[in-house]
Amino acid sequence: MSDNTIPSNGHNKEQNLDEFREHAEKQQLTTNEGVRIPHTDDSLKAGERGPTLMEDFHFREKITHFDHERIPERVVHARGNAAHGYFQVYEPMTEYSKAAFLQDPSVKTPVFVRFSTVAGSRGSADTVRDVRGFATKFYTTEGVFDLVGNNMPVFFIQDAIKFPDLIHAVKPEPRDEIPQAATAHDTAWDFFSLMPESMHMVMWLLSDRALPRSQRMMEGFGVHTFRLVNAQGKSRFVKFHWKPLLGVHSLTWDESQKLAGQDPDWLRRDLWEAIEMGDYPEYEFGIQIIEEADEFAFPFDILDATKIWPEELIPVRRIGKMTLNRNPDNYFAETEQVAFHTGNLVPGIDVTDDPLLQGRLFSYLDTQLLRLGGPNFAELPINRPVNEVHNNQREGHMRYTINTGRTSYFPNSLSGGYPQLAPKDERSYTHYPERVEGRKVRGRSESFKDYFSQATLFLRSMSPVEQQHMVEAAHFELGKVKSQEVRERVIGLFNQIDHDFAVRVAKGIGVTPPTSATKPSYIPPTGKRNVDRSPALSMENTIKDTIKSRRIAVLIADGVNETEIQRVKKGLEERGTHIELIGPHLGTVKAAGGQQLMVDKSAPTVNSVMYDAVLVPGGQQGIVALRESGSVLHFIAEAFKHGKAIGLLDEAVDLLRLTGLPDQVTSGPISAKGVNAVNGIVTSRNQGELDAFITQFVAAIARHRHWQPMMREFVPM
Ligand code: HDE
Repeated sequence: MSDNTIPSNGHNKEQNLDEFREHAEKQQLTTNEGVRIPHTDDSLKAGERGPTLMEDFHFREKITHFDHERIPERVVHARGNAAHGYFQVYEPMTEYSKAAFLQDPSVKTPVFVRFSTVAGSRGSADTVRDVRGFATKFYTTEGVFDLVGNNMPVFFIQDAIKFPDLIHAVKPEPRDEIPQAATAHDTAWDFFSLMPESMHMVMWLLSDRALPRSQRMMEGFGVHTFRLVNAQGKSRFVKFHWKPLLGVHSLTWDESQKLAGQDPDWLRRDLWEAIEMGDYPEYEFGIQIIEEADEFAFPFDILDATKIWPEELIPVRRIGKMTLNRNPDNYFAETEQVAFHTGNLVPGIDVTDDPLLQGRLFSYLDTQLLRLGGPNFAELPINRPVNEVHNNQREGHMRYTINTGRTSYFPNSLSGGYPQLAPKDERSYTHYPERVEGRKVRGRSESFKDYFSQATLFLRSMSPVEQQHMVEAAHFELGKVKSQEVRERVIGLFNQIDHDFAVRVAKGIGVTPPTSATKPSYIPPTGKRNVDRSPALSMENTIKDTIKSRRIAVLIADGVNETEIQRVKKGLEERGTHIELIGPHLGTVKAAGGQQLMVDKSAPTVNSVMYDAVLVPGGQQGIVALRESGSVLHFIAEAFKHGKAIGLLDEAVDLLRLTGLPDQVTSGPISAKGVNAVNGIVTSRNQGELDAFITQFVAAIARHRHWQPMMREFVPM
């Protein structure tokens, strides 16, 4: 039993799953009916060269099962991967919520988290520019709570009825099913250009947040405003956050495109391997609270899912931590069959009237019925709550439970009235008695009409480098849009966000830059609590003091200096990084001192984009070999291009001359005598200073990126 279990009525999640787990090792082959099968390589035939016989029940069962192996992939979020773990609250949240899993810091509530992209189909690449799903299932003692969130805190649309339009526009175009997993095409931008409410989310989509370095390094958001309700029935508005303890980091666009080809499984592999290596991803659970009395104290409508609550106005209080510590045993049974639903709520958590959330409350149950083939999906091991389930629901496709007794209705007297109604106490779910009134209207509140001010807030909160990446992203996305009219309309909207941004984007996409800023038609009320910058939005301000779980490539060849490798390896591994020795081929490399070093990966199977930093140790003969290798020089140059830390020791420093990097970058390190660290390139020609080198190299890796203007001159990002 793993430690992420909680006792509950004699059940726990592990036991639940164990009942369903097959341990086939050392077992004999049988049919699904349990008949032992001694031969499965040939079908039953009338004569060795004759036709296959209908009576071959083993053949027919095996093929029939195979023919039915697929279930409909999710309409959105089809591409996903998941992990098990547990959640623990830091201190009782009794004041805010009666939710059982938020009361006792000693209780570990099991969770299952599924990360996903949105637009691509199941086989698409992981690193595409897209929003990421961040869906968490909490198996609490009082039922399942699903927080079905994303890695961006806002959404494209304000009302769920527009969701099919949004997704049809973003998905591959219906005539030719092109392009896969990309918004860089006409229909997506046609829709955005006609839906100004999408602009805030479009800013997030153009930003580096759409290219996470790792699922372990991205934030999660519940997006909507929910309610926390305490035992006294007091309700407060809440937004939910996940804050990764490794900080928030991204890939560059160039890296993500290359990874999509070289390792389309990059993000799922990263999560899987991290968990296997014991680098358990951790995320703090944060809440932002607005008192009911302050519902209208802000210039944004708290029911509008295209708005954030700036953290500088309403701080995020970190109330607990989630740790992911176990990979699934079976992709299909767990990751594919997990069924999330925004309506999976527990006592103490409730919804608001956000029209996007209201629509989702219908959609998720409906989609599971189609995807999982009927109403019994909650009985699947991955979806089952850890507490007991009793009701009068019966039958349907694939009913697992064998209900006993005569009655399946309420009220009944024949079964003594069981299952009885739960008492109306705090442990039972009662909906928050919100007061509701109004005329029926197919319309939207005036307070939802501010489409631009938070798009502007986001853009202006970015660092210059992040803004430049957004301009380049827009050049790519809109550069793929054939319709001039659509491109012009987008610039018209961008000009209402920020004039300078609109001009910079227009210049790259064949649209005449606007000559002056356009004022948005709706200006939100002034005089309310607001900010014009939110530093929390910029990844430049994220945690940059850890190199834990980063991957460092060490390029080696015969004749490498083994002592240097061992000392640097030790120094880096002590700080939690993973070193991979990359040799010209698999097997061993012979070090200068004669030792055989086992190579982890061969050069043809890897690329600079797969690592966070690169190190080349010295050793005269080794460097002579590496110097001849175009791919080694490219490895170093590309690491520089992506702003990564590069460590070069002794003779390896001279490799810089051959990389094609500009002199202004290489001359300093080449001529330096002691330890030198500029632009992320850390060098040392003096073995006596290896400790100082390690300290500098670690600091350079921890910065994650070393952006500099000459990178752009060297080659566009
Ligand atoms: Fe979803 N969404 N969504 N969504 N969504 C689905 O449910 C839907 C929205 C999100 O890993 C579907 O089981 C509507 C916002 C995640 O299994 C479907 C609307 C947010 C996942 C659906 C939204 C999300 C889904 C497809 C507009 C962030 C993957 C398969 C109101 C807060 C969950 C499925 C997983 C999946 C509907 C908008 C997050 C069709 C109608 C906003 C993370 O039911």
